[in-house]
Amino acid sequence: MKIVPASRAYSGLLVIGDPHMEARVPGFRKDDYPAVIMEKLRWAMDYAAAHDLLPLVSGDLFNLPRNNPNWLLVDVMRLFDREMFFIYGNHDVHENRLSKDDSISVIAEARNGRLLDENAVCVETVSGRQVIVGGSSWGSPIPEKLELPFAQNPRPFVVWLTHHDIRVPGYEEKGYIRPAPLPGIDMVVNGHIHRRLDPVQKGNTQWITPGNISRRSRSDAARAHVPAVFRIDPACGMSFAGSHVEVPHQLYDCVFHEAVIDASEDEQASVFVAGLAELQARRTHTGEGLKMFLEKNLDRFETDVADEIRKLARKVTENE
Ligand SMILES: [Mn+2]
Repeated sequence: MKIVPASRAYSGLLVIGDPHMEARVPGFRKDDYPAVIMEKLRWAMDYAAAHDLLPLVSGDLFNLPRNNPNWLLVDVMRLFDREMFFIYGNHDVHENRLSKDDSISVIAEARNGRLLDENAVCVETVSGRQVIVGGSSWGSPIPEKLELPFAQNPRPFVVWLTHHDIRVPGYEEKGYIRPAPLPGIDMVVNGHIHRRLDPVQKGNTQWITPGNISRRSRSDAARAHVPAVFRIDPACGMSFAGSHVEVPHQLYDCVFHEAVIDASEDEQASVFVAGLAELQARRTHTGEGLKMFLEKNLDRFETDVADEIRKLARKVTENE
């Protein structure tokens, strides 16, 4: 790992979680998502500038790895007109690693933002203590420990960005990486999980799950989630502390279509009718209504028939 110095000193860091920039309106959102999410990213970059924080993105900058319209790339590049660093998430890459055909490669090649995979960055802060920021993108292993190639007193504070299925309380169903003490790493800030969950302390390593800056799916978790960025500032003594900063956002009910509920007594007929009602009520860009309808109704077909229908639906709804 190479440690490169930041171009200047900063007061602290700002982690921007999973922006999922996209030209389409996802799921059951009913607002102008492409404009709204661009505004959120702009707000975050402006907040970082106003508070002298180095901006960082913890993966899933884009929702689709490829086939993004050029205006979306141009607008993101305009926002990244200053020093910032990122890792890539599962949504940023078509295969499980970065390739030239992924939109995020355009951002990295143009030096609008720099990828943290091969490089970590060393930041001088106003507290007099250095911060080193490294990261592991989607699919890259998280280091078990970190030894700095130089001795420094006081030792720099080390932040590690990840985009992984980390098993923190509230994410047991998919999380398989158990938080552990990582000697040499003080704070892990994980993207990928879209809701804010409680920090976990293991040895000297704090594992943080800040959640993302927007709500993408119509769910109870999204209803409870307050879109926020995560700032890391010098704290008492020579330490650092993190805090969540709310990103301006609309009420949940203004952002999502209401679910269509059917009160029919025949359960089999009921899911069919509810799904149909959902389909008829609105046409979503990503075919969310169709997907939900199929999920509710496909189990009545033979597996191979259901699979064929699923395949066909994917062809129709995916822009890939
Ligand atoms: Mn994500």
